[in-house]
Amino acid sequence: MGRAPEGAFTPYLLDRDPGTVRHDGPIRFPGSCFYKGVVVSDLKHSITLEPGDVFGILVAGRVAKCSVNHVTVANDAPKPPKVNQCNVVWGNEPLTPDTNQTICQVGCLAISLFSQAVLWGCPYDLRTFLKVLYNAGAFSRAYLVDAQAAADAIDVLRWDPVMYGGFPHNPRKDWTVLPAPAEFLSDVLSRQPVIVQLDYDPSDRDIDSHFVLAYRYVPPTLPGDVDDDLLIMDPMGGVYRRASHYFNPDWLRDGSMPDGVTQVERIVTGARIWTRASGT
Ligand SMILES: [Ca+2]
Repeated sequence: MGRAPEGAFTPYLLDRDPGTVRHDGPIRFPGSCFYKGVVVSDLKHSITLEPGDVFGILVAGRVAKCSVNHVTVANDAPKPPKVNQCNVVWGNEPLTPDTNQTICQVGCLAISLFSQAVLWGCPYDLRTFLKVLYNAGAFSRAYLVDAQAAADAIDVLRWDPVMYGGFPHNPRKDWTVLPAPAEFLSDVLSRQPVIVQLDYDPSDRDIDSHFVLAYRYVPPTLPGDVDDDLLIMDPMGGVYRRASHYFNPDWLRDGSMPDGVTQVERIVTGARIWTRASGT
């Protein structure tokens, strides 16, 4: 396996539209094929493409087989809006009246929740949203700690401590010591975005806490591989990116990823799961 050299392939677009393309027999390409930049000689599993993604074939070299049994083009569900915690309009304002810490410095969780709430129809602008949360007692100084208060204050949000465990009182959710359950995250992400916690500086051993809003689970390239990923709206920059932006490749070698632990299970150190209130 290796990186496909840039310019050495002919892009082959399987499908621009959301939906599923089912191939009962293998598709044979006149060359090696690659997916996500990785050359594969025999691809026999399901893969997920973003709408508009390009599936390429190498044109140089010998004729080789590339089989695809089942290609799913990811659904076109609306993505959560991009919101930048360091936007010049509000980045330097204190997150709450009780702290000098700014939205840019400590606003990642509140901004992730704001993006999720707006996706679900919350009509507030950011300043109003923060004020409503503050008045509801959801903050302690610079920290959004009362998830239930936030849900009570924002119509579209629901917090279910029974179903998902509350924070910080459920040790089973302490994914700083246990691998995060990718299967669980994948299941929830098939229905809705999830706020996940990770280490924004994975180069050192301490956990520099950062919250982002994940909106899709990306399965491993091949069954048994550990290169799964999350598509996220990252409030740091207000951009869409992959959670593997925060992956340290050294983790594959330093013993912190026992056999079978995937990239997502290593990256994610926590989650805050609000669901959409019924009837909104
Ligand atoms: Ca760190």
